[in-house]
Amino acid sequence: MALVEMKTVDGVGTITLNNVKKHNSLSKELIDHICGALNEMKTQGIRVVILRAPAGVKVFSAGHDVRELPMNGRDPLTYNDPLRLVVRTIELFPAPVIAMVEGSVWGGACELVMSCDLIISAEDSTFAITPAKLGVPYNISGVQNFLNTAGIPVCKEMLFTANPIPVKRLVDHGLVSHAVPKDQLESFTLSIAQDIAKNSPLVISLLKEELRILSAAHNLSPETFERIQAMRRQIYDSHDYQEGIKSFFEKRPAKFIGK
Ligand code: YXS
Repeated sequence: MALVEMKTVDGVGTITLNNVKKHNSLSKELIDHICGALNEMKTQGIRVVILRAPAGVKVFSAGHDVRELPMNGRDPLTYNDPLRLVVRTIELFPAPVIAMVEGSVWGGACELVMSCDLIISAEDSTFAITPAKLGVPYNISGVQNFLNTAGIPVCKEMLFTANPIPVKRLVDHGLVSHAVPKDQLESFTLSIAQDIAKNSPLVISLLKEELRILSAAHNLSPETFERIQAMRRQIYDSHDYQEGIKSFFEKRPAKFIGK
């Protein structure tokens, strides 16, 4: 069963995440379908992509599929993890990708949405970045993405509290481009997409790549990178990582002990 729906009209492509019974949790299978749809649209020369969930959803995406997080002392977010792959695919897609958000956005789905070039949201949506709630040692390029999009103060609040943040606050901080009434979300997003589709695809593709390179991480020495990786390994080898994942499935708050 296709976990995403694809539609293309006049150079505007739409990819709808359609695994609503699983709250569009970002399983490998769903991410494979998203990347497949993006690659197909790249072949078709689509000039702008809208990434959305079905109208009326309560949850845009529940984030990384927790069932696919390793429990055996392996890095939960390696370079080839599906979430990392879809983030890079969106960042390297040669045309703008607009996240049209309805409902709540959780965990790695916040990074998925923030890897898009614009975020246009229903005005009652919330965004919760949850590694600290689940005990997951988020990876450094993911944190860089959060930092690039949210800026330090909002980034720290979202990462440290793991609370759902109302989208209006994120508009105030420039993280989300627009928050509009739900009944205007589709027409508003399409209007912006059509404005983009009218412009030079070659120039937009160049501008997107220039901005990606300029906003990428500053030089990290190999030693610094390895020190961060060693800190992350201590966490995904820790009691608290196991406890965070177990508490999710047992539907109870985690009892972290700091080791
Ligand atoms: O109990 P069953 O089998 O029916 O399954 C439940 C949930 O376990 C399941 N489900 C998920 N399964 C895998 N991965 C998920 N991310 C996930 N989220 C939900 O879906 C079934 C229905 O969930 P339920 O009963 O909770 O639905 P609800 O309508 O009461 O609440 C919807 C949510 C989204 C508010 C709730 O499901 C929720 O809080 N989900 C977890 C959101 C979250 O913390 N996501 C972060 C995942 S980890 C991640 O993204 C990164 C690794 S990190 O954490 O580092 O950012």
